[in-house]
Amino acid sequence: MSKKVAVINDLSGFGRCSLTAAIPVFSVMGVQPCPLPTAVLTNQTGYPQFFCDDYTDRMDHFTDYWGRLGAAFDGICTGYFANGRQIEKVLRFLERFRGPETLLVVDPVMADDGRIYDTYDEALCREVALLARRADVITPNLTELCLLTGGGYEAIAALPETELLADVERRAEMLRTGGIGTVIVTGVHAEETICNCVFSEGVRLVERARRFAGSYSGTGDLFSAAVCAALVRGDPVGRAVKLATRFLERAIADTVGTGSDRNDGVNFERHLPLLIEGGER
Ligand code: PXL
Repeated sequence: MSKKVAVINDLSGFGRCSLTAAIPVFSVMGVQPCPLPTAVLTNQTGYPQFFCDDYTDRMDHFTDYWGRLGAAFDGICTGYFANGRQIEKVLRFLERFRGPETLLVVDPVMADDGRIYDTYDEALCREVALLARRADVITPNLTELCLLTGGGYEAIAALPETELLADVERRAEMLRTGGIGTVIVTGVHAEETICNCVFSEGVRLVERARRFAGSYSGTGDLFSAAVCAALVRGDPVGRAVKLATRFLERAIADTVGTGSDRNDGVNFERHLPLLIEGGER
């Protein structure tokens, strides 16, 4: 039987992020995604306008009805939240469905490039940080890592590569000491490459990719889904991050130079076969 992951994230019609990014990744990796939408949006919030149907009051129905189905999950993967009350709903979900073998992956979606997302505020960030503390694996970008460890993004982002990576390690270890087993810091801009840095029991590694100008919607969501699926199917963390990094590198390379809007996300669809076990490399 396929492994199953509850994917708690929003559904955005445009932007190739959150559920529209995660669902195909889980499926192609042989893991069944069970979506629990936090909101339904016409398009992601980086576009100048969007309509958001907040799903807070529907979330408990998923917990209750899935409980009645006798559902069980090998993993739970969380992403975008529309407000702080949704974290309480997720805690209730965890109470019901998180067993000793269930892998909890929290992508602490809050901010990017030194800026908190327009729809997030400090209170929501505090709630996300509380959820992150319970996770087995978190996948913050550098801005989110700083929000989780006392701030200071501007200073750290300006450091030369060696000092930057040392500070990332110090902050990641602080979070690991707090009880999060695996911290994967994504999209760290080094001098000539972009790095995904892995800190886990007995594992310290930096997976490098080609660095392109600009950033695109949904890349963090594709990454966290690929890592979660790989871990749930039994890959070691180093292999999971290597695979996710190569997939993102190809999808981004396919998008830069096309002149597409960053809000439209990356052309990942044709690169999904890379994620199939034993598939095209
Ligand atoms: O990719 C993160 C994300 C997810 N969902 C929505 C967003 C964003 C980032 O802006 O707006 C709705």
